Amino acid sequence: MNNTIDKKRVFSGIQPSGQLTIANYLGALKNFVQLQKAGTECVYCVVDLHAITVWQEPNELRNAIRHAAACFIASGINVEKSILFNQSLVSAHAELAWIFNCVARMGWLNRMTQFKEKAGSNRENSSVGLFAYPTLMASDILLYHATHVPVGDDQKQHLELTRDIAIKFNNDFGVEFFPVIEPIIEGNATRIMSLRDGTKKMSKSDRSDLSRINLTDDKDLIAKKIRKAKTDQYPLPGSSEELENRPEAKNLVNIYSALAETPTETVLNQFEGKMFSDFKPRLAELAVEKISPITSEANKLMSDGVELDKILENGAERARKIADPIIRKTYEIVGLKTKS
Ligand code: AQP
Repeated sequence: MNNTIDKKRVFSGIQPSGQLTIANYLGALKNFVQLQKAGTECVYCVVDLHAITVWQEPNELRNAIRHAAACFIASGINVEKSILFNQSLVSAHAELAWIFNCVARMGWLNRMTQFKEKAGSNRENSSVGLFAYPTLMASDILLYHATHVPVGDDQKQHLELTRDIAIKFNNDFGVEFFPVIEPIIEGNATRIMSLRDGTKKMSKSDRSDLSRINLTDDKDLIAKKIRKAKTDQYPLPGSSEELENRPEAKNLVNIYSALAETPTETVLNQFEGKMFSDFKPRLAELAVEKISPITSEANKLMSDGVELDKILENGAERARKIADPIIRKTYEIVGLKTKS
């Protein structure tokens, strides 16, 4: 992680589209905390408008928004230092997204692989929102004139689109208004894979609960999921090149290395020649040690929903202070009337 980013503004979000997973923790939350520690100005968002691009049961969504916020805080986000809020509390996200829908081109969105993966063969029946997801994401980021965006590898293409939208907006209107953002996609946890299929990304919406470790799983469940994780019959090798054609083995070693905060090679030096029957219990132990304190802190925070709502509302108030002048100026640039 590059800890030298000063006087920059970071924005990132997580969808409350289910229970957050160890992949959201290692690929996103852990890095969010490091950026906060480095003293960077950070705006973190529970992106609930994104979550409804696929069906969410309203009561479950309300709960998931709070739980996502609880996971941010339990992972180490300090709500005094960083801004934490949920997207639907700041209406300018949707307003700017509409303007960006009119800037972005159909051809650009047609190339988005996440839409293709999520819509699958059901494309005709997908929501328009799922197709336009990347323009809302561009609006989330550019509404704060964020300069840096920490994400997992799966979001790389959306960030390139955000850059394209900023450049086209600036060119179309002859301004230097929106920054061209820099993605932060670093470390060995940028793509954590499913525990059931090492070629598929770990996802909170995967049908199989055994495919992921949720930030709500207790110690026994974490250990069980790791025990049942798909592997192969070979011992662990001594170098990462030898893991290249062993996706499940590579994934478990990566998870270990990210949790232990040690390079993959060090993990392999330690476990070279060991079978998964030896490695998995060690991984389970480490996962429990790192994840359980977050889970129990998040559970504690969830017992006071009113307090969590208050934290999100306070965050939204601070977010609006940054966003309001930017959306007003955007309207003015486009030639629209703004509220005085
Ligand atoms: N498998 C992953 N490995 C590393 N990072 C990941 N992230 C997600 N999955 C992985 C990172 O977590 C942040 C929040 O992601 P999101 O909730 O906005 O949406 P997503 O990427 O679509 O995550 P999921 O878990 O797969 O959600 P669903 O199932 O609802 O689509 C992002 O920074 C993401 O890169």
